[in-house]
Amino acid sequence: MVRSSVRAAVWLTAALAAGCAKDPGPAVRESADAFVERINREMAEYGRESAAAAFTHATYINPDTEFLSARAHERYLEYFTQAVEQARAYENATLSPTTARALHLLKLGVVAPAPKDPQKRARLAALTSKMKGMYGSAKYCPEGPDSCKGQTELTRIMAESRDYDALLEAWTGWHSTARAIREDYAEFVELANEGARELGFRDLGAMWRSKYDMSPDEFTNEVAHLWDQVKPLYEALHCHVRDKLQHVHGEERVPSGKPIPAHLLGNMWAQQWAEIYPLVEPYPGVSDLDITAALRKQGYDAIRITHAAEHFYVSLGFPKLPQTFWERSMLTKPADREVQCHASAWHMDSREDVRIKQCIEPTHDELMTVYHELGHVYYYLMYKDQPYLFQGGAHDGFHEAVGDTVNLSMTPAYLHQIGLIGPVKRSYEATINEQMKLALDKIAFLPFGRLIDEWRWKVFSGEIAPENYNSAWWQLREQYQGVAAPVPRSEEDFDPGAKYHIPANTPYTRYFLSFILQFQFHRALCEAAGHDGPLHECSVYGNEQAGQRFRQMLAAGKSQPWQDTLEMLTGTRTMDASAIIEYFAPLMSWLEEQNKDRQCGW
Ligand code: X8Z
Ligand code: ZN
Repeated sequence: MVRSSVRAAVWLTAALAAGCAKDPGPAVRESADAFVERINREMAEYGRESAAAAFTHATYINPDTEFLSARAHERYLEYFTQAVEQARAYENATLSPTTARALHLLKLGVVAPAPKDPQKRARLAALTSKMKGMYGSAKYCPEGPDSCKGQTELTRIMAESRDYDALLEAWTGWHSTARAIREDYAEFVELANEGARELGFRDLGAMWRSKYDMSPDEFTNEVAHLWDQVKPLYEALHCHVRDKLQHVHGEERVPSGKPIPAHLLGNMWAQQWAEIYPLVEPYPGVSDLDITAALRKQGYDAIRITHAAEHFYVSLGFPKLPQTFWERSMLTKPADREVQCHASAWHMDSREDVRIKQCIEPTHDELMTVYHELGHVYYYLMYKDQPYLFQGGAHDGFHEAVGDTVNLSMTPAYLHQIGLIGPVKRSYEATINEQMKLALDKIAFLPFGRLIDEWRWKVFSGEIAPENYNSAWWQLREQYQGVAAPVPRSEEDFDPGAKYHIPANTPYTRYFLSFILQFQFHRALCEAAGHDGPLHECSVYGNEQAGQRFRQMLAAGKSQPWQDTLEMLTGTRTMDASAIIEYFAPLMSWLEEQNKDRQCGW
């Protein structure tokens, strides 16, 4: 039914353009408002089917679910292409601002548009599902099928081991699994670029950069500007951490003035370093920040962790999660099937069917991630009454920043309030310890958050050709992060494919923006809560005024330019690093002192 009405409208538009049909006038031809209304309805329906298939695939990876989710996605892509085509009929019409925005957003509505050619569309959809499945079920099997380790086990080694060789094996083992994705990825790039060009974009990267209520080139400059603002923070942290790692692994392995080997930072991708906090703790013994130990001691399981996260949002005046959230989410890793363990949040029906999919373990990192995912879920619930095309983050960085803003309120005082840790004694030393732990996540991440899409933008534009995929990747990782591959790499390898968001084709600049925005949000919420004192001591837990301001912003979805939405909460129309800089001011002074006789940089 749905599709035949699309076809009829396409015919009419084409006939009018060819001059062979008399314009039947508004009585017959759909008005722009009616068109948008219909698209909102129909896209929600196609989206539902595609989400149901994708969720089933992600929580039960096998050839059948891969096939079914590819098919559903293919139908969604077909519908999307036709809808964009029909929207051309309204290009020169006088439109209300709301309708004009809806039509603008329609064109940007998928992450990777397909070419019109049905065979190419089918291939693109198949590749998309295949790469996700390959990543989700990848295993490193050094000595036959009984020795296999998946991402969960290898990530744990990266976090817990301090042994250079054990770390090296886990790192090279996981990275070797991505080789298999390389060819598919190159083919995917070709097809998605073709789809983007048919829509009038220079390439897929330009399409992604068009989603920010400014021109793609302005956006590129915006990101570069934000990076310039935060770079000194990163360089100071890098310098100190390298020095500490030298003490652990020796100067031979961690040389001065050179990039840090990428497997020594407690994380498979060297993107967040909190797991090596014990190696860099500024004042040992001053504070007990071992939340993982506390969770284990108190017997927290996945459900209890998720309830704790829900409770935080409820304390701000958000509703309880719907019953279906508990019935339909995947909160733990099933023992009997392959699943995609990378945490994600899902809006299944553009109404109240919201879920998360995560392999929750009782660790500090997983605890924070659950609060992060519920940020997405509460955003979905807050904008569910917006029309489909306005459902979404003000921009995608907003979506990522909601839960992380809440993470910033999970201060030691909050963790004590919920009974997880003992009372906290405030002191200068305790502050520096806390700030160091957080900086290992929040500051360490910034260059990584920036470079992933710099690589992809260049891949999509052709500046990085397939034969240079891996060398260009390492060139960027050295340049921005100051980390280096621990063993020689070649173009046989496909190290970008070892990071979820590449095979899953999830844009990544959103996280870079989020890591800056969340401090702006936090500062605004703390002001709304009447917080008095340094920003890093603020928690808005239990504060209804802050919650009310937050909800008002979230409910707007993407119905207006993000600058307007940002202004609603923060009073400013620009993203800027002043809040993150203010937050980490104590640690920065401390680091400057520590680094004063060191040769920093790489
Ligand atoms: O992918 C995520 C979330 C899901 S939206 C867990 N993050 C990025 C990553 O893991 O690479 C959060 C931080 C950055
Ligand atoms: Zn997220």
